[in-house]
Order: sequence, then structure tokens, then C-alpha cells
Amino acid sequence: MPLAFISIGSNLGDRVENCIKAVREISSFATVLALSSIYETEPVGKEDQPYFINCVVKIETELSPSDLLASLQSVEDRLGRRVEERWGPRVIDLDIIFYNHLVIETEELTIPHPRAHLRRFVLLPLSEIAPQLVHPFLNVSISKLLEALKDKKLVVKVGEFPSVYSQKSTAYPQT
Ligand code: A4P
Ligand code: MG
Repeated sequence: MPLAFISIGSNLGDRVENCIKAVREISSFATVLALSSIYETEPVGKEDQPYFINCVVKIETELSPSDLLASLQSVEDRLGRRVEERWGPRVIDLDIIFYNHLVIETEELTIPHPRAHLRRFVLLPLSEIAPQLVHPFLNVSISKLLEALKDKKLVVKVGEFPSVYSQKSTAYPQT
């Protein structure tokens, strides 16, 4: 079954709770195989906005890339994401970083995520759960990308998901 890595970010409201809720929702249509720690991160792109909480989740899913995107967008809607400014503050942002070894570029979807390899807030959590994963067209592992990274923005580990979320199981608590 296809494997995918999803980057989760939030910088509005209860940021950790928003990420936990997103993982719970994702587990309703995919099997969560691994979760990174939870990080607090300095904003990239638009800098005058609150710090983010970021993490990365590894999933197994039967969904095609475009169906996965649609499912993630409906999670964003359910968690209350409004149409917001590009790179601006958001309740939740769910990006597909990798989907197997696929390279896709359509109007709605670019995989690998075009900026993932440039961002510490993606690479550091990802390196915890997939250090040897090789970027499909850069042909460099996540740990090497992290070593060579120019992005010096702060990315600080602030916690872990409750252990129930890091087990290979589809039986996630629903409350
Ligand atoms: N889209 C294309 N490819 C993908 C993909 N691989 N995964 C399209 C998800 N979506 C993808 O996304 C806009 C459109 O991108 C979608 O409709 C989808 O068809 P969006 O999430 O609505 O908009 P956005 O997130 O504002 O834009 P974008 O370009 O995705 O922004 P980024 O690159 O995700 O940056 N700083 C910190 N510290 N932490 C963060 O999490 N996030 C951002 C957002 C900026 N700075 C940040 C963080
Ligand atoms: Mg996005």
C-alpha cells in the first residue's frame, strides 16, 4: 500500500490541540505508521505572525494522491481553516510532502512538496522518522538535506504525542 508523509502546521488557537485533532482525523482514512515529536517553529515566509507548532506524520493509505489531498482539505475545513492569506497564520495546514517515490506536478498538486527540502520545520521532524528516506528527484537523504540546510530559523522540540498516537493502529481515541 502507498506510503505518504504529511506535514502538519498550526499557528492559531490551541496549536498543539489542532495538530492532535488533525492526526486523529487523518487516522480515520489512513493508517498512521509514525509520528515525529512536536516542534515549535519560527515562521518562514511571512515573518510577522505567531510561531507555529509543526510535526510530520507517516501514513499508509489506499487513497490516490488527489483523493488524499481532498481528504486532507476536508480535515482542514472541519478544523475550521478559513481561506487565509498565502503563508499567513492558519488554524491548520496539511501538506503532502512525499507519496511513495512519486513526482507529480499538476495545477492542484505538486509532490514532493516544492519547498519541503528548504525548510527546517519540515526536515527536522521528518529526520526523526525517516532519516534514510531519499528525496525522489534530488536523490539525497533527509539527513543529508538537513545537514546541508541553509534555513537557520528556530525549530525547537516541545513535546511528544501521547503514546497512543504513535502506535501502529487505526484504533485512535475519538474524543
Ligand atoms: N498544493 C499543491 N501541492 C500540494 C501538496 N503537496 N500538499 C496546493 C498540499 N497542497 C498542495 O495550499 C494551496 C494549494 O496548494 C492547495 O489548494 C493545493 O491544491 P494551501 O495550504 O491552501 O495554501 P498555503 O499553505 O498558504 O500555501 P502553500 O504554498 O502551501 O504554503 P506553504 O509552503 O505550505 O507554507 N512557517 C513555519 N514555521 N511553519 C509552517 O508550517 N507554513 C507556511 C505555509 C509558511 N510558513 C511556515 C509554515
Ligand atoms: Mg499548505
